[in-house]
Amino acid sequence: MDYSHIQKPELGYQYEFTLDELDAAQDCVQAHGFAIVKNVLNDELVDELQKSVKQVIDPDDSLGEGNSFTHTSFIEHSPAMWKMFDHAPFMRAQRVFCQAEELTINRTAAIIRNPGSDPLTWHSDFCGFTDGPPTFSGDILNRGPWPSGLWFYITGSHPKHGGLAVVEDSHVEGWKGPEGFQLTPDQRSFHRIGTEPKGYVGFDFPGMVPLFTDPGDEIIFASRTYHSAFPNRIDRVRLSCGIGLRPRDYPVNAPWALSEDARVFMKAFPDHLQPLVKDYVGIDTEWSGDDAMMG
Ligand SMILES: O=C(O)CCC(=O)C(=O)O
Ligand SMILES: [Fe+2]
Repeated sequence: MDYSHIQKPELGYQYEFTLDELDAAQDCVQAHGFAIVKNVLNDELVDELQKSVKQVIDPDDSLGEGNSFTHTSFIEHSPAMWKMFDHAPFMRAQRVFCQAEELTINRTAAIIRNPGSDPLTWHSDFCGFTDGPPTFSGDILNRGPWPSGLWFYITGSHPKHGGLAVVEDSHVEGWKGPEGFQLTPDQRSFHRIGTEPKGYVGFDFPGMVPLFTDPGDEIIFASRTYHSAFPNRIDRVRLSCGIGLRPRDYPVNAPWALSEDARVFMKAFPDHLQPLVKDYVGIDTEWSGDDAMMG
């Protein structure tokens, strides 16, 4: 499917903001579940991040056509990403979106989507829909009220280029799915009423908002906001990266041990930035629940 015909939507409310309009951007996240802030990164930082994502994930360019890869502890390997914390406009914006002065790095990611890569299944990153015991790292790291999306699409977000799409107003507790759809049993995706309860892939329903951004723009979405990515149908690789932060006083008790990479990263992180990693717990994507409870 080709999505190059999709145009930037007029939504009847402002959802793109400048760095001078951060409070209005945060109001939009609270009202509609998402916002864009223009020009948060400068060209130099964008360029360094592009190089770093390629170098860390696919240094010898062997990922292959149609493939994509998500790195889930990118900051531990990317000094280029560390520079974002010394970029005052970035930090100012994150304090507004996390509603806290003192922040901790919660999780980070970088993604390569090669030309020919498939669309993503619609999903929410939030893992607090049910109260059961945690069974994977997301259940620990994606349970709070902080934004799930603090992303930079550093080659731009466009429907023809594997860009991001969100469902407007899908961030509120009790949201039931787009018109004509219902949530999947785990509530993390939705499907057309009357079809198999399997996460939806497609960009043809009411409330779907394709996001158009330039490489230095930040895309913010709320903790529960449902989102997807278009297939990449142009001949340039799509690169993105994001730093998820959380208010420092929010308790997150990780049941896994810090990895060696996490430890090395925290030690090498510059002194003046150390408060940001004081409560960093890293991530263990292999962790699958409390052993004791599995008998
Ligand atoms: O690939 C993308 O653009 C979106 C990624 C995403 O939603 C995720 O990793 O949870
Ligand atoms: Fe996601």
